[in-house]
Amino acid sequence: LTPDTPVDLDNCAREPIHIPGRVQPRGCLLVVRSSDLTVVQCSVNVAELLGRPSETLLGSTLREGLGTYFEGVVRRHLAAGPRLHDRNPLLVAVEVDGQLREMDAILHRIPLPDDLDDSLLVIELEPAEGLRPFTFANTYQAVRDAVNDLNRVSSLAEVFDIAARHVRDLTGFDRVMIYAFDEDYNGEVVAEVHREGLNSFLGLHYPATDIPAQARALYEKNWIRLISDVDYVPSEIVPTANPITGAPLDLTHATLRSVSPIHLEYLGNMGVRASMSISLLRDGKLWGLIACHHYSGPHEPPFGVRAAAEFLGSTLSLRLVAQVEEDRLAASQRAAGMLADLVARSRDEDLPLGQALTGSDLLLDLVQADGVVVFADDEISTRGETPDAQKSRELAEWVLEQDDDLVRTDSIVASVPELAGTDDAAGLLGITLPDGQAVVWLRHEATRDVDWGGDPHNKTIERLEDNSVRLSPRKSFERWREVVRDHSIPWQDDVVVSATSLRAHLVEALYLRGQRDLRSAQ
Ligand code: BLA
Repeated sequence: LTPDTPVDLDNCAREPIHIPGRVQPRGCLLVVRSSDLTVVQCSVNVAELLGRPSETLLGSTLREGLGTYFEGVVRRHLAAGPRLHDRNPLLVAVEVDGQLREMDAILHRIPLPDDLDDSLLVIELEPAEGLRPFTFANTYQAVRDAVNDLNRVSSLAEVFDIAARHVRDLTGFDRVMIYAFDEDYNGEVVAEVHREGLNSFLGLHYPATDIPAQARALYEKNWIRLISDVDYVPSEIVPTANPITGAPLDLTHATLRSVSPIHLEYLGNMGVRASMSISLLRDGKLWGLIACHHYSGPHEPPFGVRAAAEFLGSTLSLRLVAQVEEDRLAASQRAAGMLADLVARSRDEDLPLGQALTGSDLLLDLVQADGVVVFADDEISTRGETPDAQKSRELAEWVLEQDDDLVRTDSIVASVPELAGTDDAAGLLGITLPDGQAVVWLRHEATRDVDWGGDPHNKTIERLEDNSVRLSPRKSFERWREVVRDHSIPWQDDVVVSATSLRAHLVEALYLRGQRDLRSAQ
């Protein structure tokens, strides 16, 4: 996109959100050359926040522009070692129109090509008057309590809940959600705490397009972002091209980065005045977000509090990975138990195989299906939600016609159009057995499991019904519904492993049954 292409719903995944050329005006930004601390770029709102117009600052050194004390603080910070980010914020006082103003300075470096033997130092300054009591001492305690609580609980649901609660206590947002992606980056609100009187978003689903790919890529590098007031007027960075690189300044790691206008429109339509989100990562990949909303007005937790919340996010990420692993282990133990039970039943030679397998919900639970069809001894037996006998038989016959012993699809309509219209069945997992026998599991459409939740009388929701609104949670939900229409929840690998083991055991059980039939025929 060129700077004058308006961003719209079609091109917004191509919007280069890391180089917006502007900042949010809650703070101001200076770019200095590390070697001599000369200011090479700044946001124009330095005039209001620092009492010095950009023309005065550009080309001068930090000492000339902001005084010896300021320069000294920055130099000492640089001299203390390379991990600038971990030592943010830096507490500074700047003389503005004859008065000392307390500010948080947040520093990070942008490397330059090797031959220049230099780097850019980005200094962001946020006024911190009266906010200082908020920082280290009491945030440390809050974080320590949160980490202790996180380590005490033992289910993923509790881990999410505790994390949401602590982030809300720490930051004071009206609503804090844990938003989890599926493998296609569609998202679901899996935990939530909110101020009384707000409708709940818990269980709501959104399409991947609500957080486009370039935004997700950025959120893997920078783990926290705050939009303190969605109605802000951005402040331009001048000059647009950095004089050393000739390119716009990369704001990937800047806390004041101005955000996408599309996203601001979305938040505005949702009735949100301030938004913050923290990345949750698994093996370096974005797994989800802690998403925070504020409705009553702008909301601006100071940098120290945001850093504490970011730390909680990274602790939650680690806890999450461990818990997912534990849950997987527990699920595989449960599956092993169910499998053993099913195998025992299949060996009960007084019962035909179909009846032996469908006499309980075990076969459904083994792979979390909504219905199952067993086609054995030329008979159809079913359990759960299944189509009529004729259709069930067609499904089994289709599975038997395939080259593989196991077939799976999360969209019968897409993979086997001739079987479409299979009542409620949207996804199919099938295994073949000797002598033209088969087991076919079915799952219904994913959207059936989901409801829009929310109170229909809620004012925000009513406003969102208005057709003039381009972007809203309800429209998102409808887009998500289009994406998943005719699709079931995918059959995960662990479920496929269970189906494969069951197949191996059933082949053996059928062999034993065959032996017995032979013996009794003799
Ligand atoms: C960014 N979209 C985001 C972010 C969230 C969401 C959490 C991160 C920025 C932030 O912290 O606010 C989405 N927020 C949600 C969802 C819920 C929520 C789903 O609270 C549900 C409760 N957005 C769209 C569409 C486009 C789009 C259709 O809905 C584009 C076609 C774009 N979203 C978009 C962009 C960003 C974004 C470009 C990046 C904003 C930025 O960081 O600059």
